[in-house]
Amino acid sequence: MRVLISGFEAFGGRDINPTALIIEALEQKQISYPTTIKVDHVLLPVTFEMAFEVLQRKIESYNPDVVIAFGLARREAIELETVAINHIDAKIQDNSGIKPQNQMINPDGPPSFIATLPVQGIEGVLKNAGIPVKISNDAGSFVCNYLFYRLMETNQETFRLCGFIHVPLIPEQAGPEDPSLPLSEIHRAVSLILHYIDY
Ligand code: PCA
Repeated sequence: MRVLISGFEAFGGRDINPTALIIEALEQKQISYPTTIKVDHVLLPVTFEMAFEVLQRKIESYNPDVVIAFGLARREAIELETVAINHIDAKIQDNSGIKPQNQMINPDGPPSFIATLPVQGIEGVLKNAGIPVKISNDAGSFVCNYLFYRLMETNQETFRLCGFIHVPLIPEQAGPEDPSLPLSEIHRAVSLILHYIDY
């Protein structure tokens, strides 16, 4: 089984994106996973123009069975996204400086797509391991939701399992009011997810 994991560069004036640190940790073999699966990774730009292009290029060359895209959000738990919506409404500029608002991703596309990753199972595994986790039906209306929608749309006719997971800020970057989760817990979650999907 081949698994592709994506993360995003920093954006929105923050200098760290914990999902870029997931990619770094995979590269440095700091996240364990069963030897029966192969894992590759890709770091994506936070731009509407290029994020999905870079991911899809990697999907075509690597031909994964599972694609798990990670992004940062100001949330209290690891949130397993279930619904990608056909809508863009940026509240901040992307890394190319654009802020598209109140637009459809694809005027000819359906209103939404549902993740094919086994989110219920993943939720159970993370919960048992004491990691804060939730199933979410709101991936936002910025680059993450955009990437998620295009990922699901483009891979509809394949057997590929695809999904999107938001992770919280890490304590080092969180303000006093911000919820956060240590990077070691985020790494542990990725490892548990990789063990779980190898069934
Ligand atoms: N989070 C943003 C885009 C990149 C990222 O890591 C989002 O939730 O849309």
